[in-house]
Amino acid sequence: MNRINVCLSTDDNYVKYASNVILSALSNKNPDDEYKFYILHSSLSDESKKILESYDGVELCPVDSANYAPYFNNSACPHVALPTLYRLSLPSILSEVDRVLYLDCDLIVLKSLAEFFSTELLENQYAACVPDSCYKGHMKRMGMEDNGINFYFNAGVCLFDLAKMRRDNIEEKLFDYLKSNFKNLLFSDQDVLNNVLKGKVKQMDEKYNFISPNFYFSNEKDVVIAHFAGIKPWQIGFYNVYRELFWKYLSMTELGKTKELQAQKRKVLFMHKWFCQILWHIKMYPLFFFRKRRLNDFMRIVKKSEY
Ligand SMILES: [Mn+2]
Repeated sequence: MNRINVCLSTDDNYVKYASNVILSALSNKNPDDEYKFYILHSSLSDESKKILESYDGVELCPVDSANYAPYFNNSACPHVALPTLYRLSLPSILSEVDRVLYLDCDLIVLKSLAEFFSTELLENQYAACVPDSCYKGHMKRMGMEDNGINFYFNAGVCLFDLAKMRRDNIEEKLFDYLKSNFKNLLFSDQDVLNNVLKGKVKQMDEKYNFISPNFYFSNEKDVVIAHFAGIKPWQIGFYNVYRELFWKYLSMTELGKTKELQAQKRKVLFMHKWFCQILWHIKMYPLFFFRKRRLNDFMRIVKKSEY
């Protein structure tokens, strides 16, 4: 058996998307993968707890949100919610766990995570992550030296070596940095992790945290995790090759079957279909500043009527 520890943090609003991550991972696991899902939460309703606990391998981990609230600042990123900060305390919350893969709730898992989970880290590395989109700009902003070792990572997918982090008191360092800088952080805990773990993170292939932009229509890449870091698949205006898969898994979850979400699904997919048709018929697509490659992918799919 391949034990794979995954951690998510959620509130009541995101339980449906957390369920989606869990069900997409379980649907695409290898036969000998055994998932364990640790769910960090502070005040989930009994109904949410029941839903999450109905999935294989789920363990709920209560967290006291009062410890984080004073340092939460999402002015730059209004869609970021307080539970994102819980991941800074993973070494102490999951005190019995030596290694965990932290996942955001705005993503789907398309393949087994076994290979990623067993990634070997160097002695001085605490985590394995994928560079964020536009990471050079972030490095400049954070004053990170571009020495071939440093890179600004997206913290939506992080493999953490918790045993090593406990050994070296990394959690304390993360909190010290958060407390003295939270007012000026553009990307809250992602900036904290990037600063404190600078130079001590293994760089992974983008397939493990593939952040596809809106208007992304290619399906040629070998993607393990598709992460929707900008516009979300449940929002109108999301035009992306992963939309069908996202709704496929979401419709398998308890909350995804509700009338409300099914109506939202129809609305989003309907808008998508009409957007593609209108663009094609009135040939307005150059107005949308597609990159040439992306435009070609898009036209190929429109022509094949795959939308
Ligand atoms: Mn995310």
